[in-house]
Amino acid sequence: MPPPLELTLILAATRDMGIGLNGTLPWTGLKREMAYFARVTKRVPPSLPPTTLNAIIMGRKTWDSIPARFRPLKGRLNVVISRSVTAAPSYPRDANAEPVMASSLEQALAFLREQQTQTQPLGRVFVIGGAQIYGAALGLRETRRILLTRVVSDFECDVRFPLQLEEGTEGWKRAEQGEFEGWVGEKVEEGEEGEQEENGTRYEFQMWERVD
Ligand code: FOL
Repeated sequence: MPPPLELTLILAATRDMGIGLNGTLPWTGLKREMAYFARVTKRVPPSLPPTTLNAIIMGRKTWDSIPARFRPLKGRLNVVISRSVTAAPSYPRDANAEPVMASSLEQALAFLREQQTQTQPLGRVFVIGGAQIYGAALGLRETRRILLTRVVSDFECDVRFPLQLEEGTEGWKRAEQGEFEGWVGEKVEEGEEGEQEENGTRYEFQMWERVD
């Protein structure tokens, strides 16, 4: 039996969980932060076959927000959720050329579970937004962890992540550094040096885990 599918949410958010403004990210120029997102969502655990692809699930508005030249996000199986989709999801001929379309998060997960048993090995599954899809994912037992980039600087936002993650948030605990680094597969700065800064914006990488 294949292992049950696990979901990891990944996002960057301000202290009050702001994630978006006017259909895009609230900030510009967090290049190293975006590079972290790309590395982590692409990286496959070393125990899996090297041909394994991770999947990223996103809502239609998040898909629209990604610059056309970067879509689909390469080296990952892109799954886009839109209520207007009528056909059943199918594996694209070229995952770097087209996304899988699904009509709901449930349908996307059912498709990915089936995929597990087929030709293309599937690695990790990330939910990359936006707020509606994060909200649906937070309601699922499959959602085990959240990779949060806590942006310390303030930005105007009109969309928020639907859970205020902080010490004491029910059902969630912040992972220790060693556990975080072990899971993401790279060194992550902590303590005073843990706060990164890119053109005046400060942020910190965190991992949160569901407490059962
Ligand atoms: N999570 C984190 N940590 N930071 C984010 O900026 C972020 N953004 C989204 C979801 N989770 C996130 C959704 N928005 C791209 C653009 C917007 C976007 C997600 C991804 C994008 O163009 N990504 C390319 C960029 C590579 C680069 O510039 O280095 C990619 O290949 O992933």
